[in-house]
Amino acid sequence: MQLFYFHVSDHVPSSHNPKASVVIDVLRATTTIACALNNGAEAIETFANIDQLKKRSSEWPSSARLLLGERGGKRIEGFDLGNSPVDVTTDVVKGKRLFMSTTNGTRSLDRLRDSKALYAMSLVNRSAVAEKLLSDQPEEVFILGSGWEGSYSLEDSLAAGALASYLIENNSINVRIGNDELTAALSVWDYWRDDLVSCLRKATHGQRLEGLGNHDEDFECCSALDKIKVVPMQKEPGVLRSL
Ligand code: 3SL
Repeated sequence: MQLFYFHVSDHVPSSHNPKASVVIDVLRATTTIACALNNGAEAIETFANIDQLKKRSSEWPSSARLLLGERGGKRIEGFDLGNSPVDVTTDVVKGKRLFMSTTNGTRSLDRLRDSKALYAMSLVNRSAVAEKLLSDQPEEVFILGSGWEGSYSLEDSLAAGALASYLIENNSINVRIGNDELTAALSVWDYWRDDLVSCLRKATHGQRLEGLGNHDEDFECCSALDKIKVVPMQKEPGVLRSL
């Protein structure tokens, strides 16, 4: 299994659909996706574009849907929820389809929607996604961060390194590092692995969130390594369900 890490979607080679892809947005989209599915959401349909989300969600019964998302870290006007993983509790999401659009994370998912297998991962479900890859043994895995509007993000590299580290520790013979971005991500992981929450707070997007108000619960939730076992997998284009 050869692993490649790309910081943002523009870096993904255009002519190539990998056997498996893992999209990461630790703060906060893929953490929210993992928590919502873990808490019983029926599925999460993701959109890069808000107008497309509104059109598609209007075809769904209002009692069975929730609109969720942010721009610039703030809830989109008229939506039921923002993008906090602590808000997608069982009471709120159980049995519901979530229609979701975020500044960066849902764009990364959109970029890799043609992959043969597409997973959403964060620190909270790192080992669950890693175990799925170890069991399937895809030849090649693209790991894609979300960054912020086209620029690098520390916390997504941290999670990419966490995933690679788990795979190497559990199957070192078959796992190969495919690019320098992933080697660097492994170094980020080695540096911060004992203090994940500090890494998230240090990251520029962590600071952006702190500038918007108290996000202590989000930091705590997003840094809870391997806490949940859910594997969010794309089952039809744009639709993620729990395996
Ligand atoms: O950019 C994104 O996709 C979001 O996860 C950003 S935020 O943490 O919700 O502000």
